[in-house]
Amino acid sequence: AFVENLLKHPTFLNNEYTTKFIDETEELFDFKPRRDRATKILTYIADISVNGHPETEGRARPPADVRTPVVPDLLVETPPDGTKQILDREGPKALADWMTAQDRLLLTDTTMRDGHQSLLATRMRSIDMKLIAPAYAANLPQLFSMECWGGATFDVAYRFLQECPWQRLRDLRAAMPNLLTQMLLRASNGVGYTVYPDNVVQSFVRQAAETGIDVFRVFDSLNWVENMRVAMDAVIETGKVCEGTVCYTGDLLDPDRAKYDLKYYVSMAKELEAAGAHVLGLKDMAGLLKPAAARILIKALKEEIGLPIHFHTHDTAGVASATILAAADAGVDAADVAMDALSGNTSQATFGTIVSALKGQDRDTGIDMTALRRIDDYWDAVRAQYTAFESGMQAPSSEVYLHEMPGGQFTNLKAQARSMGLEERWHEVAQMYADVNQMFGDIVKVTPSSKVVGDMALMMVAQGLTTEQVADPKVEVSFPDSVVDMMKGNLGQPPGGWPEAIQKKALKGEKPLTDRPGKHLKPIDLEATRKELETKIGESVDNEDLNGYLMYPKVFTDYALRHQTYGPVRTLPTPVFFYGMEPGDETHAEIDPGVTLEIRCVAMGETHEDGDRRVFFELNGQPRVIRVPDRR
Ligand code: BTN
Ligand code: 3PY
Ligand code: ZN
Repeated sequence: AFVENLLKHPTFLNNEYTTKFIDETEELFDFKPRRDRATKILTYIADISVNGHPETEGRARPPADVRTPVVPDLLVETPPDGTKQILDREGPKALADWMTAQDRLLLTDTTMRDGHQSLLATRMRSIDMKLIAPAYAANLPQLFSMECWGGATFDVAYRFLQECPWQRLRDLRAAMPNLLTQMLLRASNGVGYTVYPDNVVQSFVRQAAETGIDVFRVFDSLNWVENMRVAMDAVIETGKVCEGTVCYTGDLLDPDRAKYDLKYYVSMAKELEAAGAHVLGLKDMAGLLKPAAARILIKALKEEIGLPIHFHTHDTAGVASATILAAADAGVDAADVAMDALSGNTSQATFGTIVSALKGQDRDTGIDMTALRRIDDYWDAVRAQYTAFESGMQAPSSEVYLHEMPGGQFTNLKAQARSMGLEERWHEVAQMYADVNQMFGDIVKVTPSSKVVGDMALMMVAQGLTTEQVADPKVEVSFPDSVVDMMKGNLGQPPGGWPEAIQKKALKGEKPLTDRPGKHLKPIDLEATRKELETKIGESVDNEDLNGYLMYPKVFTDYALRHQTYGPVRTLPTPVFFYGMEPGDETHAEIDPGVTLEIRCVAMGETHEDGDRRVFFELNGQPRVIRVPDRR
């Protein structure tokens, strides 16, 4: 085996060895067929350096003089107690009472979840969060919570970032021992786009609580409480905080949109309270709640409901700060904001702005602005590394009151329209999205129902179909699969049910469900599934991996197989991860606590006849050569 290793060693093959080579080259004595993690990471860097990263290919590059993000000094050595200690010592009910008793407006920082989901296509990597997390714990201990998990971040981590979302959560949990971690959970849709069997939802919630989530914001994409109970019960059982959530849509002040009136919201909130929610979430995913409406809605909810209220909105139209201030006036208990550098437009309201606006007032947040600015400075430098994922949205847009797209979907759908050659016709898409919403009976549009409306609108614009034609039984229409699925009742029931004519046409005679879709799904055999996955990837599978696979079988399997080739690439700095290295560049990767690889790129060889290219590195001072296929 030794000679075999020697003959295969790139340094030997390249005739670069000296007599010291055998003594210095440990891996010659490594007879395990598996390559070590350092070699895997070098293979990744070599591949990206030669071929580019598929996700940044053809997109704008960060400026050449991009700053390295600097983590501010910690103001204290040990983080002071925070909201996490209240939950751990006294439980979720006591935490809710504590929230209600506060004069100050409590704040959740969404930068690590909705902020980058809405502005950077969810592409922020764990390392950029993990590095700043201790500064939050030490310098901003007055925060209510850190929204850092769930929503689209789960599958994007596996799919595009080649990293494990559970590891992200574990690391953040450990780095912020005094702050509540918060996630967004799509009720029976888990962190996916479709309905899952009850036992899959339960297993996922249990694992999320165990790995580190404290506050679960649970919503349903059609505001159907019946569809939320399994997820809510699972959360309550873990002893964590269940934030039962009402999604806001339409316009409370518009008598023509009477379907979603004050009575509707209060009655749903009462259902959630009765279902055991500890906190009432009010989720304005598109940023449609206007300041005057917020006053009325919050006042009514505070009067009718005994729970603290946590308000989430988006700044798409530029009015989110005004709405939060109005909500604060009306007594809302907590609100979501994003760090300045990742706020505004389709993201949340600006953290420092809300803190400053309330300074010295009744609802003063108690947040230290100097500490906030230093952390924000870090995020400013981080954002610059993600130029490739900027949407190009230059200004707020009141068109959101027409189409009502959620913040996370807006820029996504625009990109989808562009890829279909419909960029010039964006305003038609926006109008069609509004028309499809009416055709579907005026529904709540939030993941996954928003995706269904988007699919239908794009299809209609692309094919030149009008809503009249779609409604006409004589016109043949090929509905997107997602539309057929929703009309079947697989996302649940909207208030008042689905419009019969369109449902009938989409289902072509098939009978729809009218009860809970999860009721019709057989429980998954978790241990059999674990075995099946172990066979697929040839490794043992822990509970986190199993739950990842249950949500996204193909996405998880592809991730796991890539991991076997590329190793823990999550430890690479973001510029190296997306752009690789050039000769002369140096970087490092901490693959285990205290175990750091120092990596220098020395040279890139020419492409050989066999199509391979050699990349020459120094790894902790030792020469290493990696051969990768040149696919360019
Ligand atoms: C993806 O976008 O497929 C996930 C990111 C990692 C993919 C790796 S990057 C190096 C290699 N080249 C590819 O085209 N895919 C893999
Ligand atoms: C998600 O489900 O990811 C959302 O952010 C919905 O607003
Ligand atoms: Zn949101």
